[in-house]
Amino acid sequence: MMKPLIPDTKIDIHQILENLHDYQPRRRGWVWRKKEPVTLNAFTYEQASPSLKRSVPLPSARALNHIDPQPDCVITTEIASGRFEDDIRRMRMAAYHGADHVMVIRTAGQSHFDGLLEGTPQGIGGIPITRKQLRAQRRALDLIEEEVGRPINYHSYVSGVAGPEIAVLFTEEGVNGAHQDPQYNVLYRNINMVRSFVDAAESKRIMAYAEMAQIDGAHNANATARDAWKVMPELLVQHGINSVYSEKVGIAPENICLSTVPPAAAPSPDLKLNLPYAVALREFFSRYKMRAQMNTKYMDSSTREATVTHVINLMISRLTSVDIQSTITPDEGRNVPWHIYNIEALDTAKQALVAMDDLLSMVTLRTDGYLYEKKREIQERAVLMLEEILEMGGYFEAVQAGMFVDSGEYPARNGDGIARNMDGGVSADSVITRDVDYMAPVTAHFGYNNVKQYDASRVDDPASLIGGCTFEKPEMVQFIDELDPTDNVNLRLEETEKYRNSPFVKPEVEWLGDGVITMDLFFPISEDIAAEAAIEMGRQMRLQDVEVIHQEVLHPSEGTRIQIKGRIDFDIDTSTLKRREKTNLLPEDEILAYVKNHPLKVIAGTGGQDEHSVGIREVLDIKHGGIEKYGIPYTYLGTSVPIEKFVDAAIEMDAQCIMMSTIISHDDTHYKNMEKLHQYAVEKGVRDRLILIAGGTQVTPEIARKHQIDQGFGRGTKGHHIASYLVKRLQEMHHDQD
Ligand code: Z97
Repeated sequence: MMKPLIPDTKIDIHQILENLHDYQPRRRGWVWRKKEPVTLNAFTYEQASPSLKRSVPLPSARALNHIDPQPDCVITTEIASGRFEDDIRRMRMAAYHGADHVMVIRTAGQSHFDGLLEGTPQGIGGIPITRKQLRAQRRALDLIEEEVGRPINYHSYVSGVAGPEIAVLFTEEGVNGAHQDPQYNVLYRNINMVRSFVDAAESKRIMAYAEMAQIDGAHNANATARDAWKVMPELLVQHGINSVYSEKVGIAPENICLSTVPPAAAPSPDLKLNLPYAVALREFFSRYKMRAQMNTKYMDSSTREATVTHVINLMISRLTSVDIQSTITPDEGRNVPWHIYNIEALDTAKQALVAMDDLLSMVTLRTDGYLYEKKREIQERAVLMLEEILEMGGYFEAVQAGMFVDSGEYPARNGDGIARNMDGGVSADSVITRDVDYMAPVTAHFGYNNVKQYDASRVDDPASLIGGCTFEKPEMVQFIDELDPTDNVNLRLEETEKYRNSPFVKPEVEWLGDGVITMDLFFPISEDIAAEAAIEMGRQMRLQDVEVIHQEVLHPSEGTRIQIKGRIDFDIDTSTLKRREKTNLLPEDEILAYVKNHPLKVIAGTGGQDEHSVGIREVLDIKHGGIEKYGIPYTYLGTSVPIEKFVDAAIEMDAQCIMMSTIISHDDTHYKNMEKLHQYAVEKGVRDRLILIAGGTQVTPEIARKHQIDQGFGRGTKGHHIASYLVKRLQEMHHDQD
């Protein structure tokens, strides 16, 4: 048994890998979020799911008692940096930000592998899937889901000529969802169509047995077509073909997910194209689930632009429906699968979905006019296309004739579709008819199996003929550990050991100790030379492998924005650093309640010869959250207040606190003033009942306390810090009196 994860302790990758050959996943099957209204902080969310046990709320939750409402739909994150051991840490961060669907994407192109690999080879921006990686990640996710208190779905792809083997592997290793669509193999990987559909039947039957959610591949037409918005009718056809095929093979409709991608994005009139399309799709396919994803075609290297498109897509999700919300955002566009972008995109989805909670209780989609007509037009074009396919003799003939991914809007055709030959492609002629006495004693097998001839009582459970197969008996699974002595996880862990549970640290974008940093630069010059200037700048800052990852023209001659990345080759020993004093602030409600029951007064001003009053006024006034906001009245004596006057005023007004602002001056006046304030209060016999505070940009708590002042507040101080300190101090003083 592994110990549960605890928030302030890192996940131990060594422990995840220990005795992996014995590990068995805890469950199979996909889990949807529990949908129920949730009330938090006096707000009720209708499209919500129960809160997490542990999570990181959105930044502005700070002003809302740190609530972290969770939307009703599953939220996806795609993680595959090429090092599965580092991805595990990212999965944990993602779960804290609301991800409950972790997809391992493989830009390496699994379809190019004819069979399964073993071990943990390191890919570049993607990895061929292997048993060891799956098992280690599922094991980690089993711990992470317990830590956050919500099941996490693990997902990858069932494609290529090894598709059925991958489906078996996924079932054995507790993978909960997969992309499976024979049209993907045919169109994008040029795998023979007969083979692809036969493999799909076998794969889908296995996925049905394991109750995996299935995502189709229609979105690839969006990304490939020259004019993506023209492909809308065809998308409906592709969704239809895969969904019906899947259902006929045995996948439950509630596990069939359409990969819906808005065909357009601004600067095209996004909603005028995407909204009718979204409505058309949901009307036709109401039996199935919607997996909403962004269109990678429109993702460039601008994270800002990608985020806006994402938010508009999220609005369509709320205006129509969504069951799984993808969050691929900027990393696919730039091909930089970095920690921060997974987390940013997850937060974008959470924020936008929560913000648009129950939107349809306030606005209605019109059932007439443009929206209706456009939706109807898309649907009619799709039906016509399907009819023509039937007339041609079916899907295979239609693909052969180049009907798919043509850049014309059906029925218009440009003759540039992806045409595949029925007898051609990878693994052509590899499908053979099963012999009359064919029999495979395995569970979840598609088609003719002839078990009856051997034992009629085993027809529904052929594997029982051999005492069960790996699906029922996980102990029968063969686990093969690392085979490659130069490319394996143990070597990689050794190389980075210095940064595991040690005080040494390097900045990181995707792999422990990668030392990569990014930088945003503006140059007042034109684009043609700005990139070179940025690279040279990076070099002079001693960055290695400097690359431009984004550039944007602000004006053809006045300026260019450049983002670069580069690597540093030094680390920092955190044990030599001085920790900042931690301020544990009292919650605002608690401060307000205390002040209401224990009215207090404050005398404030800048002391001695000091005319700088902006800082102190900021922490006094309500406007920017000064102490006034917490119900604490103050008397402001102005600038250059004589020290005695502070104390005299406090006595006269019966105040409990003096706030003196001071700049640090060359002749130590500020220290003398602090001591003088203390001394005068002692002389007047009121020091015990007065709280003395000194503040200023260069004041520190240590300086203030050294000079007889109760507390000092420096740069960055807000009213909340002071109010919280005052209340705590008053509580202590009252306690002392009791
Ligand atoms: C997504 N962001 O979430 P291979 N089968 C289907 C696919 O769509 C894909 C593969 C297999 C995207 C992820 C695009 N999808 C990337 C239906 C890929 C991948 O690695 O080429 O064997 O398969 O959909």
